[in-house]
Amino acid sequence: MTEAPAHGIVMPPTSDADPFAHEHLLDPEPLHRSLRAAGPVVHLTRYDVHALARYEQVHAALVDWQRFESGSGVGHANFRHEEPWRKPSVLLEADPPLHDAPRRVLRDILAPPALRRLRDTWSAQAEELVDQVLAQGAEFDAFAALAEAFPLRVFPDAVGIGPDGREHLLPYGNMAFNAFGPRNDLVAADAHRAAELGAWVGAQCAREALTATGFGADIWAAADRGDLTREQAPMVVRSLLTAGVDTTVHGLAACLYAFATHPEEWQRLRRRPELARVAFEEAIRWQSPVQTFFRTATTDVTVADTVIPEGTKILMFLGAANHDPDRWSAPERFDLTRDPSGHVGFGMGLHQCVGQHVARLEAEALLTALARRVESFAFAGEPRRHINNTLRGWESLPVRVRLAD
Ligand code: OVM
Repeated sequence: MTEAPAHGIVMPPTSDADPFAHEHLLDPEPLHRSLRAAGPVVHLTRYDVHALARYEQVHAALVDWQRFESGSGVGHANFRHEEPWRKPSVLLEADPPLHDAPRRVLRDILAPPALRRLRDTWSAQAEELVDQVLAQGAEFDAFAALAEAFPLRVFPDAVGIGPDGREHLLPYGNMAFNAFGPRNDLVAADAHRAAELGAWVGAQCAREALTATGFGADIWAAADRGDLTREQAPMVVRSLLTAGVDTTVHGLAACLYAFATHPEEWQRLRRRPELARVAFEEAIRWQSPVQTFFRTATTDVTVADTVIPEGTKILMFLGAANHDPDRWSAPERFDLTRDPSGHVGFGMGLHQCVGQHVARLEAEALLTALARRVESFAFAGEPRRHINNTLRGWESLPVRVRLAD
């Protein structure tokens, strides 16, 4: 006989769905709808984790770092029992107080005032890229030619890594984001490259590998000042290289996909290019390039009358929260007239994306350059999704453009 739950405590609804199955990764919205509808907490029987898919509970968990810790890993693996695939991040996979020095250092290096000197260069580089792409014809793959190409042109230089081996950046990030999921086929597919990619990224984090100016040099300068230890400095560079490329690639791709499917919103942006930043934010809400993160309960946590046991994993559906109809009106609409602030696509609270200002600057540069030259664009073929345990992104966005005169 099972014991009756204590008064007021209820067993949550359960689901045997696998959110990391290809079917759901390719088209997550039906699953998101059913998880939100099932209740504020859903027990995922396949993984024995509790899932949050409503905005209110996802937001509450994100800001409650004391009870929802990151130090046991923010993927499916519980670092209390499982060996991490690489040394844990000193930012993402750490809690206060260990988290705080690296966070403060990187926050200052990536803060808007520190990025001001990049603005003109990045705008010029965006114009140059857009001119090159458009000169080659009216049809191209906007994913490869723009969403991938632009971050790769500006971000590694801004960090200050050398010219060789940059083709490893996207596969490494892709692998790291797959590694937050369970050990499924997607993780297995990356396994043969893990050592090679990890060694290359590790080598780029050394002081000697970095140029004299750039985010990397700034991080090492913080170590010289004593704001970071010499062990932390290369780890913070590693965070930039892990989290700074694929995320912006798929964030920009979300913008391009949004505008290809919403031509009236493209016209709105063309009339008012100062909407570029709102457009990026709304695209992040709408597509949520980072779909999920886990936390671990530091104590028995009661969420809406369900007890989540101490030491167990909680799966937060950022993408589902960003489409919760109790928080957003017509959430499935990409809409430049809404205020997308408060979305959890960058997370929320202590761990909220520290690179978001860099991402916004990249998006602003690219969208502004495109808005100036492209009158309209539409799909010239089927867009193809990229599949990853955590990232919602694209493999191909074939478009045909009409140029502005
Ligand atoms: C990190 C990091 C931070 C955010 C996301 C991420 C792979 C990694 O500190 O390495 O995804």
